[in-house]
Order: sequence, then structure tokens, then C-alpha cells
Amino acid sequence: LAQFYNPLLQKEVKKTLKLLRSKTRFLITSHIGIDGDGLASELALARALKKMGKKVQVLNDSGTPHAYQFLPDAQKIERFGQVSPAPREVTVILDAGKFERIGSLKDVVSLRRDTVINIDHHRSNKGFGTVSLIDPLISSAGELLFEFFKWAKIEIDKTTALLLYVAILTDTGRFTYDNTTARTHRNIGELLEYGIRPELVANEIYRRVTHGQVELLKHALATLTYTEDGRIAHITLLRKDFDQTGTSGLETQEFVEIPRSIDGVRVGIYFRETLEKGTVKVSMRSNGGIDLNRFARRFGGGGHRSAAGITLQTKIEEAKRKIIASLAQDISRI
Ligand SMILES: [Mn+2]
Repeated sequence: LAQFYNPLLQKEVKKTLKLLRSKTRFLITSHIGIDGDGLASELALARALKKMGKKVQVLNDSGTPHAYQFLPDAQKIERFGQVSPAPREVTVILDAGKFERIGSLKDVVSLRRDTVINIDHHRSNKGFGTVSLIDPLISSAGELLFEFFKWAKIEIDKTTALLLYVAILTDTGRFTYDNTTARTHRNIGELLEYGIRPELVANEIYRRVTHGQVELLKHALATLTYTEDGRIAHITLLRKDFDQTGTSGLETQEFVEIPRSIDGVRVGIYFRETLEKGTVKVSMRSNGGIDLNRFARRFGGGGHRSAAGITLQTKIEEAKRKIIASLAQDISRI
């Protein structure tokens, strides 16, 4: 085999391929609050493994958001709690920067007992797998899978290409975040050659909302607040907002873009209460100048430079006070 695209990963790609080829039964999972990259990468890898004659189960903590239910085989993804993991030889964890990110699957996956392949692109990832294939310079887990499939000469068909396209499209914010590179566009160009129609994909993911989502957006906009200097803008959704509109947090992944996009704002924040009582999720997006991954890590979270998240076990008012005060201090230094 030729040299891998990222020569630093030469050993890891070889080990990964060896495991994928030699083993038969696989469990594939990803992170809580699953997104387009997590889901589409899972489905792309599952498809590739099935074509190699393997037994594959895709099992997640989270349900599949409305926007991604059109993905081929999305209906076959199972949910932990409703379904238990089947016997397996290898567990593949995609797009998770920390082992804890697999959520309740921690109860059945053990880093000590199990063979775990971690395929990821988060800068904060320290490599928790038996094999850890991590490229912090690539846009998404899906783009890393694409380069891996090409290198390993694993067949990519039109459906796999669509899945990888969706992973890259969504994780780059439609090719607008700072993880979008010439390499990304070259890979996307190759994927488009399979006959993918970007307008149809966009219709499914970006040009379609449920009535509940619009109602929820009204609640979110009513909470929009700025810090005194106008450099932080934040929105908040409470448990009751989701209950009243029949929606879930998974349907609000783009909401943080609203405070972030306002003129003069450096960081947009979206706070929400989760189903678990006393747990608050904090999503943050910056317009540059501040490293949100570094900021989030101080609170046990992580992510990327311009997009990161934190989970706090506290009341929402306390979470807001703490995060906003701390971030305002960091921003005052830039
Ligand atoms: Mn990702």
C-alpha cells in the first residue's frame, strides 16, 4: 500500500485496516447529541464493512435528528436502551473526542476489555482507542474515512459517496468554517463525481424544518441577550420549551448560529436544559480571536477552535452566570 495522505498516521491506518479485514463482528457508535458527521460516518463505515461481508450493528445513545432521517439506512440505526449490543469483536467509535462522549454506551463498552478503534478529527482527542486514527487537521471524521477508504482501496459507491459528502458538508458548516481547506474541496470534488446532487442534499438538511422547530425558534429568539459590550450574545431554551413544542435538543443544532452571526458579536452561546434534570448543554461558536476548544476544556468540554461544547451538572442560571462571566473575561483580553 502507498503512503497515507497524512504520513503521521501510517501505522494507525495499517492497524485499522488489519482489524477491519480480520474481524467479523463490529459495533459502530458515535457521540451524544449526534450530528451529520457522526451519523453519516457511521453509515458509510457500516456500508463498507457489510460489503466486505461483515456483521455490523450501529448503535447510538441519541436518536437520529429529523434532518438526517433521509440518509440511506438511517432507519437501521438502533438506539441503546431499546436495543442491546450484539456480540462483537471490535467497537468503532467515530467523531468522539473523548470516550465519555459515547454517553450511555459506556455501560457496555470497556476500554480495558474491548478492542476499540477511534476515528476522529478533534484537536482535543488524546487517543483513547486500542487504535486511534486521529487527524486534527482534517475537516471531519467523514473526510478522514474517505481518505482511508481510498488509501485502503475499499470500494466507494454512490451511496457511500453521498454519506461522506453529508459528513463533510455538515461539519464544515457548508464549507464555511475554518476547517474547510483546499484538501476538503478536492475531496468534495471527487465525491461529486459519483453523481451527488448538492441541491437535493441541501433540500433535505437545510431547507426543511418542522412546525415544532419554528415554534421553538420563537422561544429561543425571545431570550436573546447581549453582554454589556455586545461581544457575547446568547439564547436559552428550557425543558418546558421543548415539551411545549414537541421537539428535542437534537433539532436545535444550528440555533447557535443565530447569536454568533449578529454584527459585533465575537461569541454566540446557546444554553439548553437537557432531559436529565440538572444537566445543561452549552454550545458556543466564535468569529475568531478566541480559542473555544481551550475555553471549553476548562469546564470539562471541548471541540474545535471556533466551535465547542460543554455539559454542566448545575442549574441553568448558575451555568449561564459562570460561563458568561468567564468568557467575558477572556474576551476582554483580546
Ligand atoms: Mn465531526
